[in-house]
Amino acid sequence: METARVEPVRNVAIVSSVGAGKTSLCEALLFAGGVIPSLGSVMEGTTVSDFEPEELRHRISTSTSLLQFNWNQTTINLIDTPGALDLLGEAMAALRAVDAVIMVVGGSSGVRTELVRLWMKIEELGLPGLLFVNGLDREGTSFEHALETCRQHFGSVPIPLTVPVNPGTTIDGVFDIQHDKMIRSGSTSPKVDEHSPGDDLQDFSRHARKQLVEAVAETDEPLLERYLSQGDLTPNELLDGLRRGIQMRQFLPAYAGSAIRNVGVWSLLDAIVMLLPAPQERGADHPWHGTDPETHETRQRKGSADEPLSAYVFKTLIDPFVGRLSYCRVVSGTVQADTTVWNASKQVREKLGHFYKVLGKRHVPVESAKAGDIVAIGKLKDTQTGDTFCQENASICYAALGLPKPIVSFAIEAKSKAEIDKVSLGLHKLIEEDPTLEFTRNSETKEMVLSGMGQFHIDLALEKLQRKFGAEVALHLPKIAYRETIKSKSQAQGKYKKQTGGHGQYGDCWLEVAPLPRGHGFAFGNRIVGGAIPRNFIPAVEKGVLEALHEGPLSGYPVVDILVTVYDGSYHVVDSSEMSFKIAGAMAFKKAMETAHPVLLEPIMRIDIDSPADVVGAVMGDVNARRGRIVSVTALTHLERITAMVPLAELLRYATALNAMTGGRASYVMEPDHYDEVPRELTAKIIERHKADRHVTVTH
Ligand SMILES: Nc1nc2c(ncn2[C@@H]2O[C@H](COP(=O)(O)OP(=O)(O)OP(=O)(O)O)[C@@H](O)[C@H]2O)c(=O)[nH]1
Ligand SMILES: [Mg+2]
Repeated sequence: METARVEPVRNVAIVSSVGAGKTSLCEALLFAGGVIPSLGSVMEGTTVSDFEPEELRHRISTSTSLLQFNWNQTTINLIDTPGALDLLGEAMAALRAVDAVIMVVGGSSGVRTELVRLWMKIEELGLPGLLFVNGLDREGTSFEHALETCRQHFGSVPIPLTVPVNPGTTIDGVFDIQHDKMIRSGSTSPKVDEHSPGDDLQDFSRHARKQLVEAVAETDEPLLERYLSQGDLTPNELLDGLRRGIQMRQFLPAYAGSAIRNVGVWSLLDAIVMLLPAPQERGADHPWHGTDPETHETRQRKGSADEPLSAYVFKTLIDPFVGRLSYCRVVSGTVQADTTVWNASKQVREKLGHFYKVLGKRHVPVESAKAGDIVAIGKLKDTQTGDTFCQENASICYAALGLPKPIVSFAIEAKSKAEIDKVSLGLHKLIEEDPTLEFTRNSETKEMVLSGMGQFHIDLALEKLQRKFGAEVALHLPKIAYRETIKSKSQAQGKYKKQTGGHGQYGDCWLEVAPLPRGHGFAFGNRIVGGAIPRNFIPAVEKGVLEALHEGPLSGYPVVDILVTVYDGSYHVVDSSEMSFKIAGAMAFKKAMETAHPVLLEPIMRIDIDSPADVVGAVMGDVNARRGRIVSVTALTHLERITAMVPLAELLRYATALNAMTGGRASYVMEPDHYDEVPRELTAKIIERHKADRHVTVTH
């Protein structure tokens, strides 16, 4: 019978849009594989994979879970990922740890946005994959329609390997085209009942198998010749053809089923072992490329245990019981627990703690790990998510995980002064777990700013902050770091004189203020001739100006892009001092500013929006309405990229707006680009608002 070149490890990530059934499918795979005695449910919070309190509360996965088990002499390392748009960073990081993916597609919804985004990453990494069309126990679902959406979105041909029997509420099995068998199963038992198709299915089965064999034969010249001469392929030839076609990404095998009814799951489990590549097989076609951190030369590993050690961390977890755990994919070589390795990313030695195999929240100690394994390592001190560790004399550094950058920001305020440290410490720990979060202190607005992928992401982070670190915060829209500048030249005198009794104060200077080009900051000039102000007091004048610069005349924002020149003044031999010239400098500056046509400047962001072609018009119209300026529109493989300059003030809630406008199909990244003048009609409002200095509380 069939003899697959079965290797002992399969590393597979399960990915999809939110709610397509990844966690339920993982549960069913564990059940079908005999790992758990009964099928848990997401609704009841009883799955192996979703166990964090936030996951149970929201009934969605919020972080990746590792599920390691043995089936048919193979170690299967399944990674269940979150599908929520805001949490795709987790899924993307997981993709770096695996050799293949299972994409779960809802029988009724088909392929949706989040999966399209992940597909781009899957293509970039060249990962082979399978499809599982789930939820076929629901009325009105269609296996064919779901596959059609895959064809549209992936540009790759899905080939059914199983089809549902009695889809809808009566579904009780699948027909396995590859093995020409009916496979019935249910949620009460992991056992399957296999039998040959009855008479009524004979025609269908012959036709389906012919289609499968032809599709596979067409991917390989010698196989096609054999097919044409024999009129069929042997089971082994078909198996080999399927394996190679999947690995070369020539087609996408599709499986049908229902996770919560444990239908079609056995076939998928079998496919993981029989069809998906082992780490070494994948490495032979797709070696892991890295660089030597010292010479920057490229290095590669084929993924064999005989090569020097190299591994990278794709996830960090701060576990309340085990402490800090780093989830690693060992790429090459072997490694023992409690030994010292070289962290090539940080250029430090790192002492490894205990090693664990992971099944959801269960950790089982193991002694060592080898190429192709995924292992959780305790107590790493300096190693962070994305780092590579390796053998010290065979250094290699793999590319960073390439996670999306945060796009929304909120100001956070600790409930009390005493809590500020707790908040800051807790957030730094959360960021170690989730590098798509960012925590900064804005030196201009003095706010603590938490940035992430969307409102839900931020809310989740705050829930975790409270649960894990007992810190509570309030959330506001962040203040914008406006600045002030001037539009024309102006001159003024500053005279500070206090000469009533005793040692007096006397400082007198004339300053000229003049605009500088955008981005030039501040410059100070000295045009004093003939010692009107002694040279040693000039720095004091500048100091006074510098201090006054912090608060502009319009609304107290810092003043930039200005040249201040001292050109005249007077002094008193006894009463003049540094202090008096500093005060005079500040006075003259403030006075000169009043008549120099001060204006507000606002931060302008450069934003790249990747949008499906059918909504590009709407997205561009909206950018214009946000006072944006379109810089370019470029065609990408599946999308169009709109590059624009948009004021930050117009982008505070952009993530939500863009999702609503495009049905979540567009994404964006942005970064500060420059400062530009605020239109006159908006200036008064901003000044008013700043005066009131009220926080606008975010409504959810
Ligand atoms: N009828 C039916 N419901 C299903 C099936 N699979 C999952 N569900 C339900 O769909 C909902 C979402 O399932 P999950 O397994 O949590 O989906 P997920 O893909 O893990 O979702 P995220 O982790 O949030 O991305 C839950 O209420 C499940 O009970 C299925 O095959 N049939
Ligand atoms: Mg889930």
